[in-house]
Amino acid sequence: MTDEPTSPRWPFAAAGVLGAVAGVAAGHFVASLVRAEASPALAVGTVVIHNTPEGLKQWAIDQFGDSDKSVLVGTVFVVTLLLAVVAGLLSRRRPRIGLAFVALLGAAVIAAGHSTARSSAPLSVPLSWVWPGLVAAVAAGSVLVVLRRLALGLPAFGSWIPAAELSFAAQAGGPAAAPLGSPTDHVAIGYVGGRTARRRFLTGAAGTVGGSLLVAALGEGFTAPPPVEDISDLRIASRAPHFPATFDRKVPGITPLRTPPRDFYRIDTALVVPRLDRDRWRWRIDGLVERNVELSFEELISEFEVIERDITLNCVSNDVGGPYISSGRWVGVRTRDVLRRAGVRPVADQILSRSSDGMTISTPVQALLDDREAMIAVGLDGAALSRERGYPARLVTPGLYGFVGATKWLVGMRATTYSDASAYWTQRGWAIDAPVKTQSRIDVPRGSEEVPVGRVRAGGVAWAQGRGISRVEVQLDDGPWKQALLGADVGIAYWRQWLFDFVVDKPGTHELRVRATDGDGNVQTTKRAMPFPDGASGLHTVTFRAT
Ligand SMILES: Nc1nc2c(c(=O)[nH]1)N[C@H]1C(S)=C(S)[C@@H](COP(=O)(O)O)O[C@H]1N2
Ligand SMILES: [Mo]
Repeated sequence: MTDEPTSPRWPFAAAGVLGAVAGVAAGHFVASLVRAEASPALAVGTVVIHNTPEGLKQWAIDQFGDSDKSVLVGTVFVVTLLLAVVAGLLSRRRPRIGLAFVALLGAAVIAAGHSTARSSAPLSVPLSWVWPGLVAAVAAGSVLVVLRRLALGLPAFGSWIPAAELSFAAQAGGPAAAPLGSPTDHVAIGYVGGRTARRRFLTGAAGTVGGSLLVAALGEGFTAPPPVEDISDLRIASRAPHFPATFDRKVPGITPLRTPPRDFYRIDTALVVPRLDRDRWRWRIDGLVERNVELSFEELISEFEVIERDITLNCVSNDVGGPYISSGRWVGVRTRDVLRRAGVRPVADQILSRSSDGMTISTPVQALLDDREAMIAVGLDGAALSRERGYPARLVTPGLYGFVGATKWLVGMRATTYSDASAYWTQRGWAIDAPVKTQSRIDVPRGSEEVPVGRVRAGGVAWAQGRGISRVEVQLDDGPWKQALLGADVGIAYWRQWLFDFVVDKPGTHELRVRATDGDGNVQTTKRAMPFPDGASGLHTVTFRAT
């Protein structure tokens, strides 16, 4: 008789890894309740930072720049996972050793927290440093025990170190081998082989992953304090002009001239909305500059002139007639003022901005320095930015699509060149300079809408940020292009409403087409283009029925 299980090795390695994942997630969750920095990977990472020789640290900073910390935390993760693989494989034959390994990892997390805590307050180590490591170890150990049992073809729950079961499963040696025990043992122990075992293991593994993601996300949710919503004490040096009368009521169904905040479109790559703490927010400008600048939120809004501007933001991925465009009254400081303090060197041709979640967005330097007044926005429509919108601060660059000028959760800007660095979307083939194309949209009548024969009122919006809209024309079926009535002009960075009254005298299907002319007198192109790589073009057409 041997206690060498003949089942494959990978489930045990996976059990170790999943144990670690569950441990890190559970530790992160507990840390979010008691002390954010005690989250396992951060606690260990901090110790690594404190104990890395300066030379190596400098090398890492040179190599990875501002992402050195992400690289560090990533490295801690990878090393932890490798150790977890070892723990899992060891547990295959020697469950106690596997568990001891997990306990050791938990102890390392606690020790890391302990040493960090001691360096700031030598005599007292609050329990808040201990709980996350303890919970992480218990979660990792439990997952390891359960998944190990499943990997052996045993029921999920049973004795911790199931010696009898282990030797039974070992003898069973997988689905085909005949167990040496009697059929009664078989039932009593609940051993299953082959597919059933694999399915149970995979279910357990999937459950662990799902549970860990959930717990980690919950932890994320608790980490930062709620956003500061009130910005009424902000001293605005330069107000936006009085907001004009709109077509909102005149044309039922038209896009409101100012988008209600809850209806503002949202496009980003963040699975979990970053939750930054405004009071700990630090914002850096570096790279090809005369001097690096680092600012707190307070400094940003007190040392630079705060301006208020009406700006329409839209996404390059918006198809003709699509919904990814919204407008509002933004409050913030001019990027020009802030970049001037840093002194961007003439060789720089792009500003690579970075968000807290690692996203990079590149903007042509000129667009952040010229008189379009691109801004680091901190508020929208009288309130601070919401978390989804980029709290506490984001970029807004009038005239450019969002992917090249609207970085949310802004944490830094680097003056650099397109040949030295490329942003997230650039690496994916999107354009580097992407001015908004002149576009127009029909909001009413809607596609396939039925309208009574007689007088019809159509309406919509047109935009060409940076140039403004000087004319909108509408064409019914094959008739002549006719001029629509333009709504109030909110400025060249803002969209413009339009309305058009016409009469349909016969029932049936009709087609309505719209085109805009920008402030420079250029008529919107009829050439159909897909959003990739620099924005969609073509005329928006709506088919409706008169009855
Ligand atoms: N950090 C971050 N900022 C980002 C993005 C992102 O994915 N991550 N997406 C950009 C894109 S493609 C657009 S169109 C705008 C959308 O801004 P909104 O979600 O506030 O409407 O944000 C930009 N800023
Ligand atoms: Mo976008």
